Parts: sequence; structure tokens; C-alpha cells
Amino acid sequence: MSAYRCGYVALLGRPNAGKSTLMNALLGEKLSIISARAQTTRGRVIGVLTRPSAQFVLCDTPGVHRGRARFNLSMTEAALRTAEDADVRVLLFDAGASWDVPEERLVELAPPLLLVRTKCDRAVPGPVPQLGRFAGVFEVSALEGRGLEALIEGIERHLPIGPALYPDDYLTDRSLRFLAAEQVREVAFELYRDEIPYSIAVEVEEWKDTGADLRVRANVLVERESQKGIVVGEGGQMLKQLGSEARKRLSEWLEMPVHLKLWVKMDRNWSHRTRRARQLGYLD
Ligand SMILES: Nc1nc2c(ncn2[C@@H]2O[C@H](COP(=O)(O)OP(=O)(O)O)[C@@H](O)[C@H]2O)c(=O)[nH]1
Ligand SMILES: [Mg+2]
Repeated sequence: MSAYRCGYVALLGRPNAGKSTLMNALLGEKLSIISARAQTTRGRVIGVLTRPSAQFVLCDTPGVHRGRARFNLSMTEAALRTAEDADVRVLLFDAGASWDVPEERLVELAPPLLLVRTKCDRAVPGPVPQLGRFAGVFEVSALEGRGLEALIEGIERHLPIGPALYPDDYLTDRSLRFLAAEQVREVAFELYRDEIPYSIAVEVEEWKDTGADLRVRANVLVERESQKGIVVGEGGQMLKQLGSEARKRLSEWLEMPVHLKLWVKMDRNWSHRTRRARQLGYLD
């Protein structure tokens, strides 16, 4: 029998490359929120995949991009730090996209670096420059579950030899509260337009598991007074929709009845205040 392997695997790529979707697909659990809109993921989420021969500590990262706001820059920095600390780096690149600034930047990362062409269900991957930099190239569709096993084996080969870092039933370092708040934020990305979802933070205030059901009270924070009305909507319609869709997802995900109460509050410019953003779990 070969030696056990264990290590950190950073999932990197521009916003929308499919990092969060791939992480969830590899784990078979929804840990990271997913959106058709760029820059949804905030902060770092780890998910632990334990196999008989290896343990993979998968790190989902916010996208590497060129946003100018400090919050965006901090997130890019966080992604690059995660990359540096990892044992294996995985660059995700949409099969239908063309090579650009984020890829140029990520391809410079230290080896071992793997290339994953994502979303192969809807595009045939085109050529990639600097192929020589990659220790392996994989084609996957997280949506169809295609290519995942080959990718897992490919990553395993580059993990250092060593014992598991986490117990075999350990899934993530994020609290259930945080993950639940993230699901509310995911719905907000589908419901609201323009910059509104980017200004939203969700903070769970109360979490009561009665055994029969779960009672959750959460604040939906916005950055400016004028955004409150938009989030609430005419006659409270939008907030009602946000609450009922989020409640549905939470009860499916947690497999128990959930009561969800949402309050919209103004937390002026929270994303410009590093300490506050960190406290909310959006920065390391
Ligand atoms: N067709 C297809 N779409 C995908 C796949 N993986 C991700 N997507 C979509 O791409 C968008 C961005 O995905 P997400 O995981 O949030 O990207 P991230 O920003 O890199 O974390 C979402 O609309 C996903 O549903 C895939 O394998 N196939
Ligand atoms: Mg993401």
C-alpha cells in the first residue's frame, strides 16, 4: 500500500470560473455559494474531502480580479495568500473563456500548479498558452459531475505524504451559522440587481435548534440608508421573497423545518471597514 497523503489545495481563478461549484461538487456538499454574477464568494471557505488514501483540504477563494475598492483588493490578496500557503494550486479556467490578465497572474504561481478547464458541458476548451507551466491539465463539468474522479487522482499525486490533518468526518472550518447566512446572500444575488447584492452582508443574530425545528433570525445589512428601501421592496415584497426562498433552501440543506426572520439594517459602509468585514467572516 502506498503512503497516505494530505495537504491544502487552493482553487484559484477569475470570478465566475466555477471555483465554488467545483468545490461543492468534489465534496458532494453545498458549502460555497454560487452565482451567475461575478465576485460572490467572500473570504475563504475550506472543505475537507477524506478518502481512504488521502485527505484534501480544499480552499475556495474569492476570484482574482482587478477591482479597485479596498475590499476587492483585500479579497484578491487573500486569494493569493491562500495560493502561497497551499501544497497544490489549481487554476480554474472556463472552457469558453479566453486567457487574460487573471490567468497571466496566476500562471506565475509556484508549482505544483494544475490547470482545470471548467464548464466543459457547454464549450470545447480552446488552446492555452504556457502549457508547460502545468503539472497536469484536466477537463471537467462540475454540473454534470464529469472529470471529477480524474481530477481528484491528479491532485492526490501532488499532495505531500503525511497523516490526515482533520478527523475523517470533518467537513469545514466555517460555522453552520455562517454557511446559513451565506445561503441568504446567495438568494440576494438572484433577487436584486446592480450593486445591491454586493452591498449586502448577512449576519445571523439568533440560532435556536429546538430539536424539531430551527429558528433563525438574521440581519440583512446594507451600506447606505437608500438601499434599505430597495431591499425591502414595495410593500415588503422583495424581503418577503428573499426570506421565503432562503428559508426553503435552508430547510432542504439542513433537512429540517426552518423558521427564518430577516431584518434589514443599515451598517454604514461596512465593506470599507476591514475589521467589520472580517467580523462578518468575509476576510481572513
Ligand atoms: N454549464 C456549467 N456552468 C457552470 C459549471 N460550473 C459552474 N457553472 C456556473 O458558472 C457560474 C459561476 O460559478 P461559481 O462556482 O459561482 O464561480 P466562482 O465565482 O468561480 O466561484 C454559475 O452560474 C455556475 O452555475 C459547469 O460545470 N457547467
Ligand atoms: Mg465563488
